[in-house]
Amino acid sequence: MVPAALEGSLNAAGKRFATVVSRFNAFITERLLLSACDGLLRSGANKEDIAVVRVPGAFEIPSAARTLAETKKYDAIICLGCLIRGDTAHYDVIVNEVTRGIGQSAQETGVPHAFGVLTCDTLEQAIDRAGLKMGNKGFEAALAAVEMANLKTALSSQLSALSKNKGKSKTKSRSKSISSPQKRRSRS
Ligand code: INI
Repeated sequence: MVPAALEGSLNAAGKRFATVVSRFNAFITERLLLSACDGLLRSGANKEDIAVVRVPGAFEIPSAARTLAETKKYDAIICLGCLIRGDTAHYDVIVNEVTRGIGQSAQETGVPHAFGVLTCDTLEQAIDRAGLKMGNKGFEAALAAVEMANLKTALSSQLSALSKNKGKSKTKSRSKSISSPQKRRSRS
């Protein structure tokens, strides 16, 4: 039997999102953006609660994502880009930095970041992942952002309930240890 799990719902109502999208390979990234917005709106987000920020290329995504996350205005950040391997080592250098930078921003700010950056060998692979044969990574990233934003809320309220309970049991045991000697004195 699998024990009950704590999960984030796919309800985006009342949540605020920032989408960082790169202009490089815009033919692909604009499709990722459209689908990400579709995913958020269909999950119940308000149009006014979705910010769109454009950056030149995938390399610039992490720093913009971090700046947005640090404002603490958003429940999740959605990172969208498209890296296509060329003949040089440029791709490999950028791909590692983008992945590391987005992960680091998520961990250090505590704000969920969804990774909707395509890393493909060919343009055909990118097209397949931007609405053709393999679905749309932008949509997937948007749903991941909604789920993680809700999971964060659920985890935070569970943790604060736990620490409240801890506080109560501490006060109880402290009041016991204080009252005992007093009681003993008043009895003598
Ligand atoms: N940026 C991308 O988003 N995708 C790519 O495939 C890409 N390639 O292959 O070069 C790319 N390069 C630009 C890079 O992200 C920066 O914008 C640029 O180096 C300026 O800092």
